[in-house]
Amino acid sequence: IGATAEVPAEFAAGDVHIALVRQLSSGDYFEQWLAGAQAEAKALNVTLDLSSGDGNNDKQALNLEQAVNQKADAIIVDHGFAQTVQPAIKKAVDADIPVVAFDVDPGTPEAVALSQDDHLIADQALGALKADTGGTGEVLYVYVAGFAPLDRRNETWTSFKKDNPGIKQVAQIGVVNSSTASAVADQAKAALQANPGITAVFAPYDEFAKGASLAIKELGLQDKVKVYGADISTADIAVMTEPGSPWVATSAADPSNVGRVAVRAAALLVAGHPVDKALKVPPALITQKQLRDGGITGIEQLVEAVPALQTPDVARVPWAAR
Ligand code: SR1
Repeated sequence: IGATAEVPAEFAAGDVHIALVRQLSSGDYFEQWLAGAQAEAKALNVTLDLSSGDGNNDKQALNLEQAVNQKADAIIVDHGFAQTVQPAIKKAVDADIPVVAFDVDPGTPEAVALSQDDHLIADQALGALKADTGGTGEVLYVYVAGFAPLDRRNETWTSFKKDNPGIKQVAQIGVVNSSTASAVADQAKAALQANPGITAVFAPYDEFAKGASLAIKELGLQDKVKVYGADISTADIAVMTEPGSPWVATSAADPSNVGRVAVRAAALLVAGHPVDKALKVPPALITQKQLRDGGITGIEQLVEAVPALQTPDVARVPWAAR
């Protein structure tokens, strides 16, 4: 489909700088998200000025201050803790710099808040867990508070437990750092050994699900304990489909598509086009069976098989072909 509007002069001239200020950058999800954001920036002839706090919230706050001081044409804040990013987001908004906040509460209605539908992500994964367990069983839960998407998924888990009294959370673990999967694997091993009745792990972040899967396989429990996760990547597909994998279901948006949407929303704001203040990218439930039956080995194949993972109409840019 072709473009339906003329390219704004500042985009045609290549004069637009969008700052992308990240809290985290390691792991499949964040790498693929960035690849999507960079591809969209290239397509729109925009320079993406990239910084990452690498998990250090003070560093992210400083990077954000810097983007404001340098008068970026727009700023995308990718994750972060509300208390560390909101003061600088306010400064950006006061300076008329458009802001797109992905997976963090911007604290101001002036900014566009972009998220995946995290309640639906948890709902879809838990629907699979309930179907497989028949609504009864001991569950290991993986969670770290403070990350907006994980907090929203936790809200769904909390109501799910109330609505399904046969499901018992017997242990909770979780860590987010630069080697989340291996740290979670160590914690999961200890929790599984201490709670031999566990039959399911709710791990709603792919690094959590990879860690839990590793622990289960190392303990030889793959026939008994299954993992219900979130997110998807080519590497995740390999983990889910390998022989004996306990990771049987995941609910996910395509991270690279979400990165594209963030850049499109920021570009629209730079050009003065209206953008919904709450943008949501919906997820799809992806099962191990579906991947194996479809011979799906990579994210491109998956996106072809599940077209709902593409959302060209979320923050559509009228001057760009799609
Ligand atoms: C530490 S937060 C990790 C989550 O952020 C994104 O929303 C991804 O879906 C991932 O699960």
